[in-house]
Amino acid sequence: MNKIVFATNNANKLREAAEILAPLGIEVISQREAGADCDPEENGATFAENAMIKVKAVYDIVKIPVFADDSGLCVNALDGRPGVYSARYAPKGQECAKLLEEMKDIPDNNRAASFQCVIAYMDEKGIFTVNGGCIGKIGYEEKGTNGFGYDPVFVVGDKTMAEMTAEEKNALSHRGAALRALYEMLAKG
Ligand code: ITT
Repeated sequence: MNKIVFATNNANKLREAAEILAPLGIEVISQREAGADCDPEENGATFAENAMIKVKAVYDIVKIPVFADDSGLCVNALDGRPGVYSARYAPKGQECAKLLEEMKDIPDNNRAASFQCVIAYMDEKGIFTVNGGCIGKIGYEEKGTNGFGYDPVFVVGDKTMAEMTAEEKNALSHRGAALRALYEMLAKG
């Protein structure tokens, strides 16, 4: 099984990536396990820039294959916010409540949103990025206890992502799509 270091300090992202990549024969190791205890400043203007900042910082330390994930929620009615600022939009655990408050007067036909994920991968040959997206809408209340972040208010079909099993979320999520694209790139050699 190939081993790749995941440049993240987010335990939920780490769990999801391990679930998605293990069946494809890739073992995911956390940056901490690999000896890279860093948290670089994410001062890029785009998901891709931030993903590259994170992957380079960890690759410089571990010098074995690394990927990083920069992701977030883009809400149409908010001109794409919180976007790259999704992790900083509200204190952890309060992001859904803040978003619901901001969306309280937005009608049903204008509640579309997407989760976006850019994965940057780096090894001795160089660096590349792949993307994944997932279209849904913002609900009216928090529902479900699985997942993390904005999952309780992000509705796809008739469920929020927090009401889905891990398998259901991974099959349609932005992170699942981006990680499968990463796998396809690596499989090509
Ligand atoms: P690392 O930078 O250490 O990977 P982070 O949580 O700071 O961890 P980001 O800067 O990429 O990661 O911010 C992503 C934020 O977007 C995350 O904290 C959530 O609030 C939100 N987010 C991303 N993917 C999500 C998902 O699958 N479900 C719910 N919220 C998600």
